[in-house]
Amino acid sequence: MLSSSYLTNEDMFFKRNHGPIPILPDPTTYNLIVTGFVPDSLSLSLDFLKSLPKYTVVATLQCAENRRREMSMRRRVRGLSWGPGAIGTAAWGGPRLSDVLKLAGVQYYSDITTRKGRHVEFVSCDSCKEEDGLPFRASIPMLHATTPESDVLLAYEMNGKVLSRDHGYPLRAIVPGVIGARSVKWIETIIISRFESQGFFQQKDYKMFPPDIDWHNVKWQSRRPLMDFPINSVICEPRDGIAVKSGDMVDLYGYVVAGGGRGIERVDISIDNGEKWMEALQLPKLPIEAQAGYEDDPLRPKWAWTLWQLKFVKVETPCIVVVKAVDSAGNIQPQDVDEIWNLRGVMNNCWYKIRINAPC
Ligand code: MTE
Ligand code: MO
Repeated sequence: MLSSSYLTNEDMFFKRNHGPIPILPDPTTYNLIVTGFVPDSLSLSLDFLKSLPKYTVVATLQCAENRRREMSMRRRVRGLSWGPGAIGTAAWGGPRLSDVLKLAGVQYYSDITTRKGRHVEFVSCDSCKEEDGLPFRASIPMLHATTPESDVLLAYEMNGKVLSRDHGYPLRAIVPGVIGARSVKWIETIIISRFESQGFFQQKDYKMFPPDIDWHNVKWQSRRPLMDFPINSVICEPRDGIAVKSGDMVDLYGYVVAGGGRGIERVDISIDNGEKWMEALQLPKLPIEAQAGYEDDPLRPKWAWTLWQLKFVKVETPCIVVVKAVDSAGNIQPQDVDEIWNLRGVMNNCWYKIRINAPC
């Protein structure tokens, strides 16, 4: 179902909450606070935020836990057992973070911010067990936050509708090309700080360790927080394990996504478990007006996934069908999950495989 629509419907869109969904602030009294190492602290009403120039950015949100289940099947990891559905694409609407920071007097090249304000932290109003009941928080580097081309939004809209409670009403960060954990929902405060967020999910989770590190020897400070997600591709259809008569044709569909605004160079398909390869067709994206962040090709917004297809493929069953992709920087997906196995089960982007059986 995910690959049947370029923009993901709200009822299909994954939800990832580290605590209960907070009681909504009253939209008439809600204020976004911008504080920390800023020349001018701000308190901004929702109406004021809506009066700022509005940008619409089509961006794919992907949890770093996407495809964790496959990693856990190789060697057990802790955490929710996500299949390949912890991902979705929406047209997000709202002011740019860089515009709001400018109002507070924060521009990357100014003295005050380069010396003291190196990180921009988003603080929510929910309550997470891992934070001892305190809110979810995350930060991004100042350069990322103040560069208009990075398209970081303070979104109040998702696919043309008011952001729903599940997805962060009244206001959430959208950090395109970066793991979902930095796109903080229900934002109440933005803090300009000398240090990156000291929150649990920045310091003790959403980090990637080598395969030999386990819970008894993990040193959380030794790794940086995950930011850009890696090149990843998935077969959505057919389903793993379907039965097809040998010599029959199948149609293959799926998604491919690159982090950090990189484009998709190629989507490779094999129907013999990686012996021979053919290229899948990348479908054009929706033309959407008012779209910030287009690449050269206006039909391919850089922050969003590409849907791919390969039709009328004759298969000799049983067989293993594989997808792997290459991004515009030449990054590829690792063949085997062992190469990237990590104790938190994050950033799984190994070759995606399905089995097509012969009818019994
Ligand atoms: N923001 C808050 N306040 N609390 C959370 O638990 N989860 C994060 C992020 N923002 C989270 C949050 C994670 S880990 C992900 S993957 C995305 O939200 C998921 O966004 P979604 O639920 O809108 O799909
Ligand atoms: Mo996540």
